Amino acid sequence: MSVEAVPELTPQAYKTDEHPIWCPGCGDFGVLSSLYQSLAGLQIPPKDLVIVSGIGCSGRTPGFVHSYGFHVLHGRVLPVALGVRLANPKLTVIGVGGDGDGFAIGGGHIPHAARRNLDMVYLVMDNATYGLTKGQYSPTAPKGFQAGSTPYGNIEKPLNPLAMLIAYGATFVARGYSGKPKELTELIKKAIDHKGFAFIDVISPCITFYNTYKVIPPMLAEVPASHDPSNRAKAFELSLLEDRMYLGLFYQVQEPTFEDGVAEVIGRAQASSRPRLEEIFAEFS
Ligand SMILES: Cc1ncc(C[n+]2csc(CCOP(=O)(O)OP(=O)(O)O)c2C)c(N)n1
Ligand code: SF4
Repeated sequence: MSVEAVPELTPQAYKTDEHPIWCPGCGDFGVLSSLYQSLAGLQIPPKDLVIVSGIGCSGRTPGFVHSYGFHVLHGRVLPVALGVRLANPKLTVIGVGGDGDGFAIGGGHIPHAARRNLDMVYLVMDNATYGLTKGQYSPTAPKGFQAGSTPYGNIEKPLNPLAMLIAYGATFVARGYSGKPKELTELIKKAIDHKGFAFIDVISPCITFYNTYKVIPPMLAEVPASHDPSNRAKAFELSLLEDRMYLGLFYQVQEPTFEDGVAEVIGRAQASSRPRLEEIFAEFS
């Protein structure tokens, strides 16, 4: 019997007819390109893929990826992704959004998705500003950041996404850069392969409202080869270093997922309620 050959999925196969309307030079183009490469690298069938996005320039991503897509309310990527995963745990779920969407309005969902170890990827396209609404300061904007909403400079200390996710119990924590697409592709592939909550803070400059293309490259360094990503204390320490902006995998461990826990509880509940159910059926038959 001949087995029908399945055509190989190229990065092109994941592109839609929608042309991204991001500003020329926006970092999000680099992230999207790495996403296409990663999906092709892992041969993920579009029918088994769901991209859930928040509101923002980055939130437009599902329109550009040939897959199922859910462009949700501002800040609600994680609860919707949880619903999708529980409804069909066979799907690959990738959440995408900006630092405003994820860490400001949506920040309350992060601890719970991380500690539950929901099996999904969460990519934050971090430009330290609200791109879509014209450059207000975001939770990752540095002190002194000047923009329309902070004309005399931001007085707040920026949030540290990597330290936060490690502290909350995410089982995969990494940082990538839109300007290093090969490295970012490898990180996204690892995140998709990871069984559990995989978070990547992707530095993705907003060329229009906060152009960091000159300041970021000199700050970049690879996570040292000697770093042991299973060592949580060391990963936390590395995430707190401010001498460099480290890129790569900070932390990765294997732990049971939320979906495994839910399936187990359903099994136990069904087993324990079965005798009572049979009594009820007998009573009414
Ligand atoms: C409930 C609600 N509040 C506020 C807004 C306005 N709003 C739209 S996008 C956005 C922030 C976008 O910034 P970010 O999430 O960092 O994404 P980026 O545009 O930089 O990719 C805000 C405040 C909204 N759409 N809905
Ligand atoms: S406003 Fe900024 S984040 Fe939005 S598309 Fe333009 S460069 Fe990208």
